[in-house]
Amino acid sequence: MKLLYAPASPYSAKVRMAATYLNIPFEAVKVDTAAAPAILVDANPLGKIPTWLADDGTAIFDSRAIMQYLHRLSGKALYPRKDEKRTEAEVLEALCDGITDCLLAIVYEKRLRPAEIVHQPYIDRQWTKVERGLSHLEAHMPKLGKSLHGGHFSMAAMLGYLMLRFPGQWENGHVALTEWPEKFRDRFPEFSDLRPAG
Ligand SMILES: N[C@@H](CCC(=O)N[C@@H](CS)C(=O)NCC(=O)O)C(=O)O
Repeated sequence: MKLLYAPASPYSAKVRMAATYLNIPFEAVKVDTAAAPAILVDANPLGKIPTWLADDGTAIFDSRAIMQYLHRLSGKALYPRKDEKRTEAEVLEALCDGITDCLLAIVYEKRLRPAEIVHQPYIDRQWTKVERGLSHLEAHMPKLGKSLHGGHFSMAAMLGYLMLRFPGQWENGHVALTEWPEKFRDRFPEFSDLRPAG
């Protein structure tokens, strides 16, 4: 099985960490989405990563569909069995992915638009959502229980992306969140190698 990914991609990091945690073997294949290589766009018309290629050629995307696929592949080891806990994990994943969506929107706005038409109110609107999301997490810190779940990997990927692309801009007032990656690393040392990296 192959995972099409890029080192800086937070959603790819989420999936790589989860598959590694579950001991699911896969080959990580680095792709440049800007170049729209055939291996990517033939599998995923959206040209986005992560895209997972199963042994029978099935392409699976996006990251949440891949996470659910990994859950089934691992004998249901990625999300809690009890309904209430499972919903909690899925909502945590939705929140952290949603914050990541806002962060990526900001990065793309600055990277892809000519400087003179970068729309600062749009960036501010995205950042407000990031701030609200981080404050919510700070006030409701998810526990690292006996097993890690999809929500934890999404949160690790989102915080890793903040550390990579927004250093010095998010930490204020979020002490528990700044301490969380270290606690997560204690439980999952591979975070050091698999977190989003430039
Ligand atoms: N909702 C998707 C988002 C995937 C996504 O936006 N990936 C980015 C990289 S982190 C990407 O492929 N960007 C290139 C593009 O949008 O063309 C997921 O969870 O997989």
